[in-house]
Amino acid sequence: MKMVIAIVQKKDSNHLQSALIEAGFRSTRLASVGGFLSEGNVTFLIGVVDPQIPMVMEIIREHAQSRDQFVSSPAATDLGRSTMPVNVQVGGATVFVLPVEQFEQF
Ligand code: 2BA
Repeated sequence: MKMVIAIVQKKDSNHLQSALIEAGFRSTRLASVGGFLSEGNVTFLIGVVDPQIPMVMEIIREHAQSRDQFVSSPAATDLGRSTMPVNVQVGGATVFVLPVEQFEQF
């Protein structure tokens, strides 16, 4: 079994959530904030058995869109650097796949 941790943009999160439910995957949705942009994003925790990994990856890939954003980086501001807007490409999705040692539901 694996835990898939997928960080996606808020704009994509409802469609991804619906697609996961439709495909029969269970997930937990957490409101999160990116460390660089300090913007809200959504982190999904998806517990799956190993053979389901390709399918869940495909669903995430299909529903997470990459977007260009012009931002004044808060990190740059904190460091006293120029706050001239910079172009960053955010997403589609940042995905981690972790082994699950044990899974119980009581
Ligand atoms: P943020 O940390 O807010 O980053 C948003 C976007 O800003 C990133 O998009 C990337 O294009 C850019 N960026 C991030 N750190 C940067 C830096 N030090 N210098 C220049 N540009 C930087 P993504 O890479 O698609 O990441 C989207 C979100 O996924 C991130 O939001 C963060 O919440 C999460 N994430 C990405 N990599 C991660 C990692 N290694 N560990 C944990 N979370 C991660």
